[in-house]
Amino acid sequence: MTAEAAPVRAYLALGGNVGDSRATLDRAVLAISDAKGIQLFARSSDYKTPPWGVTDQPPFVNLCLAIDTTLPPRDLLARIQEIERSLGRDRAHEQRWGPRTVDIDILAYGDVTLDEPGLILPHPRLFERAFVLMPLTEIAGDATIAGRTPREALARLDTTGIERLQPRR
Ligand code: A4P
Ligand code: MG
Repeated sequence: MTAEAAPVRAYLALGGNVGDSRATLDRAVLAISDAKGIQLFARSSDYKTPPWGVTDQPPFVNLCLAIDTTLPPRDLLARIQEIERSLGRDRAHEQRWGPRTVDIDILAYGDVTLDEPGLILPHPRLFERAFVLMPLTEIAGDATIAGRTPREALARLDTTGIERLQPRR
């Protein structure tokens, strides 16, 4: 008999700006919650955020999740990429940092650090992005990620134009 791996707390960032993004993100959160080996621990509010990187595109909706997972990092990435695909994401026809129906990033996986082709942990651009740190601070402001906390990292960034959205219905 093999022992079940102990769950690891991980943080995910979700975003999208094509179609009805709030509905798409709700479906993504449901699919993540239903996935084998993943338990949803916390969900932030949805935030309307000005586009970052490529600024000539519609605003995004962003949110963050805290999960507990027994999936190893690579399996977690494969699972969230499957969910992106099932919700209509088509990476082959995308511009870097351009419009997308749904993007799911692993921000951190326990205190694992990894720098491999296709998977870097913690996420390398996490601390530059108010659209990630604002929802992350709501659910895990005092978590330690790479020796920093989302709250102190957010305090150094410009949050102009980021708007917390009311729950739908
Ligand atoms: N990859 C490596 N590490 C990770 C990780 N920790 N989590 C690899 C997830 N994926 C990781 O992904 C490209 C590859 O990164 C994947 O195949 C995976 O193997 P991608 O989602 O196409 O990423 P990207 O667009 O090349 O880069 P990046 O920096 O992840 O950009 P985003 O976040 O996808 O950029 N503005 C606002 N306001 N809100 C947004 O959500 N999003 C983007 C898209 C641009 N501007 C935005 C937003
Ligand atoms: Mg991404």
